[in-house]
Amino acid sequence: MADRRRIRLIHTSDTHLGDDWDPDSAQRALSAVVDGVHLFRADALLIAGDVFDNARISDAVLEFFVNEMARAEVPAVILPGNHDLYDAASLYRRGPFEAAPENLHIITGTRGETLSFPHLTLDIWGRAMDSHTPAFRPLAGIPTHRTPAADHWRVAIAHGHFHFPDDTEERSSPIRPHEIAEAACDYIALGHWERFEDVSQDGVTAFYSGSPMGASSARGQVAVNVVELNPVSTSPVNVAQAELALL
Ligand SMILES: [Mn+2]
Repeated sequence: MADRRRIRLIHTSDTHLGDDWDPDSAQRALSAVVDGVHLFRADALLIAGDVFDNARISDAVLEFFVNEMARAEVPAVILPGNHDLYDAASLYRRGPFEAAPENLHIITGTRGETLSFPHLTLDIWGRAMDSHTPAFRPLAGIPTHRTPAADHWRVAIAHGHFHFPDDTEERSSPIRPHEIAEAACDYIALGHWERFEDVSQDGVTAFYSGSPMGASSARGQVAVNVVELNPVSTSPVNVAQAELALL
């Protein structure tokens, strides 16, 4: 723990670039998030799924996204969600991603994979969604408490529906309270819900960021989660919402 660096993450999700309803606002919201990476001097950006609205979107939208990620400069970790699945026809396999900047990392392991960022003392686990069904469990295969203690921060990124204990409805891509409680994780960055929500369990910190515009309290603004990881603090994991201007 003592060797871990003090780092700051920006977490967002559900940016739905290329949506038919208001594509211009979705792009401006993503740009505001990237501005926030610089404003808060963040060390990494996490986007927890549904980055894109559908697989029919034009290459121009993909190119816009790739350019915005280059502008972020810090590592940007992207998880496919149910609107932008990582399947055989995935938009993440298209041309604009072949020339992607070095700081852009797409989670493509459909059984789970860990990306390691030694300079940040940070490991990020995620499971790319290939089908949005009740059988797809976004946290299946995540390292659990049985894994030896790590000298890196352990962060997970997941896209799915959290089931509060009284929620008995069967949903696609379910996330159960015990799966969060058993994860060997300092922070779980969740996506799929439009709103901000704290779903931490048994000392494992887990939050939905909400979409940039959906999580904001005001028109003309976007909201992101700012996650502070500080090894020498009495509360090493601190999560706060920050509002940013939508220009
Ligand atoms: Mn979703």
